[in-house]
Order: sequence, then C-alpha cells, then structure tokens
Amino acid sequence: MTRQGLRMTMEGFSYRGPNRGVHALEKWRTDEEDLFLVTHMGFLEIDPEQWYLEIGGLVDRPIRLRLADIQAMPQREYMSFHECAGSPLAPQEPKRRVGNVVWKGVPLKEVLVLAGIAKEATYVWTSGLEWGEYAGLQNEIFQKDLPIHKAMADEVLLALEINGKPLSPDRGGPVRLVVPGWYGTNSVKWIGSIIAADCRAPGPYTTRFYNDTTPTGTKPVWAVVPESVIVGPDPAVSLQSGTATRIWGWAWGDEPIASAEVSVDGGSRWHAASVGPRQDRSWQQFEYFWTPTRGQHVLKCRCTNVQGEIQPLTPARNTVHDITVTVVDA
Ligand SMILES: Nc1nc2c(c(=O)[nH]1)N[C@H]1C(S)=C(S)[C@@H](COP(=O)(O)O)O[C@H]1N2
Ligand SMILES: [Mo]
Repeated sequence: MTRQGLRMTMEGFSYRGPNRGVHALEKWRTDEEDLFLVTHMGFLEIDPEQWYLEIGGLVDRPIRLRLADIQAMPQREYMSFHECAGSPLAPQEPKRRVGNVVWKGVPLKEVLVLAGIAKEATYVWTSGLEWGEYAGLQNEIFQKDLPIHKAMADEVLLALEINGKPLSPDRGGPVRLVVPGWYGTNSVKWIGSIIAADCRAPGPYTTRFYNDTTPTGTKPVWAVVPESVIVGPDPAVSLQSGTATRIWGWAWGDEPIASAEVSVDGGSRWHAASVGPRQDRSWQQFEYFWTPTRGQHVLKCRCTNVQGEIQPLTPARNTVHDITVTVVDA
C-alpha cells in the first residue's frame, strides 16, 4: 500500500556542506547551516498529520504510532558528532563530512518494548519512506539494520529535534533515527517502518553498500573509528613567522579519544596535543602551539582512542588529515 502525504522535492544523490569545509567547524555545537546534508535517492517532504511509524516482525504486538503518539512519550537529549562514512562506492576515500549537534527524541528502545520485542530478535531493521534511483539501482528502499544490543542502547533515538528545533524535511523530519557513535548512514531519515528480525536486512544498503571488505570477509559500516581534523589555521590565510600559532581541531569516534598528536613537518615527528573533554558522544577539542618559520609547511593531526586504536596513514575513510600552510615574515 502506498502512503499518503509524501512528496519528493528533489531526486537523486545530493551532498551539501559548508564552503570552507572543515575550517567552517569553529563551534563546539555545529549550527545546522554548517552541518552537511546527504541523501542517496532524493529529499522527501512528509505531511506530519499523515505520517506514521509501523513496528512489526518479531514482536508480540505489531503497532502503528502517529506523530502525536511519539511526541507524548518521554524524550531525552543527546549530544553527538554526526559523520557520513563517505561514498559507499569509494569507501577508502576520506570525505570529512562531520559536525557535532544535540538531538532530542524518544529512545528507540521504548517503542521496541511497547511492541513487545521477542527474545528471538537479534536485529532491528529500519527503513525510510523515500524511493528513487541510486548507483543504477531502481526502487530499492533505504533499509538499514542494527544489532539488538545497539538498538536497545539508551542513546539511540527516534529524533524529533536537532539543536532545539524540529527536524526540517531535508534533515529527515518529522521523525528520523539517530544512532550516536555510528556512521551517519545508519541514522535513517524519514523513518516509516521498523521490523524486528533474526538476521541482517537483505537490501543493497546493508549488503552491497556500507559493508567494508576485510581480509576475512566483510564488516558492516557501524561504529565510527577514531578520526580528527584540523580546523585552524585555515590554509586560505597566511601565517606570520615567529608568532605563536594555535593548531587546533576536533577528534572523535564511537569510543572516547585518549590522545591526539600534531605534526608540523609533514609527519616526520609528532607532538602531543592537549585533548579536551567529551559530553555524551560529542567530539573533543585538541590543540598544540607552534611558532613557525617562513615557508610552506604540511600540518597533520591524528588521534588514538581509549582502546589504543589510532588513525592510519594509509588510504582509509579516517586517514590522517593534512593541510599545507604558508608562513610569511611578520
Ligand atoms: N532515508 C534515508 N536516510 C538516510 C540516508 C538516505 O539516503 N535516506 N542517507 C544516510 C547517510 S549516508 C547519511 S551520512 C545521513 C546524513 O544525514 P544528514 O543529511 O542529516 O546529515 O543520513 C542517512 N540516512
Ligand atoms: Mo553518508
């Protein structure tokens, strides 16, 4: 049965982000206008009055919730970095589409409990309501899955708000899934159905795309691995020799970041940077002071999480970020 009250406002893959890239990310909490937007098959506009969420599969009581039902449930706020994994067609290419925002909504767990999720359920499938074409595939739904331990985690939300405002249509409103700590691809926008299951979802967005090849098989693109970016200095502005210069940026990952390092010579030597605190799953600030000499210099940053995982120098979505700065005589 096709749903009423849905309209595609733009078709096809789309990416929008700040013109200055990561150098625009100066605030701890990213303003929405500086937060990237991604969609595979198009943007959807949903009439909130006609929207509903179906919860079925391995549950005791399949249910249908309207927007007012969700709004009436207890909500929580959660700060989290939000990062796109990059193109599923080029999974090793770093894109650095990231921000740090505050979401508000109803924990997914609450609706799973309301529907009486069965003991046999090991995965929760979530799908968006849009349709269209992506990478030569027609009429596939945007369906993702979460293993039960993450689906039942307190931070996973059916979000109604971002940074204190209702979600816009392009942001996935009226209700979207948010999976803090995991790559953006898992945070299904325009959510319309939830299915409890005992296996992974079979569609292209969980099998063909967002499933990295490893030496032993494949690995779903789920938890975010450690990553960091240099926000300042902005390489578009030249620096002054002999002047103390702050090199700073953000570091994040599903696990907290324990340390960060900066190199000012293209990666020959690394210096410990100071690392700030984390709130919920926010990003963490790092900084290092450097007094440069005249010329061009390649600056790099990298971070390590509490498990000892470090960013690689080899091609990867979280490969070490570098910028080239020009230093002139003061
Ligand atoms: N329904 C739906 N949800 C989706 C997508 C999509 O194409 N359709 N794209 C995903 C991807 S790849 C990312 S990175 C995030 C982007 O969320 P944002 O546009 O709010 O930044 O949404 C995810 N959720
Ligand atoms: Mo993405």
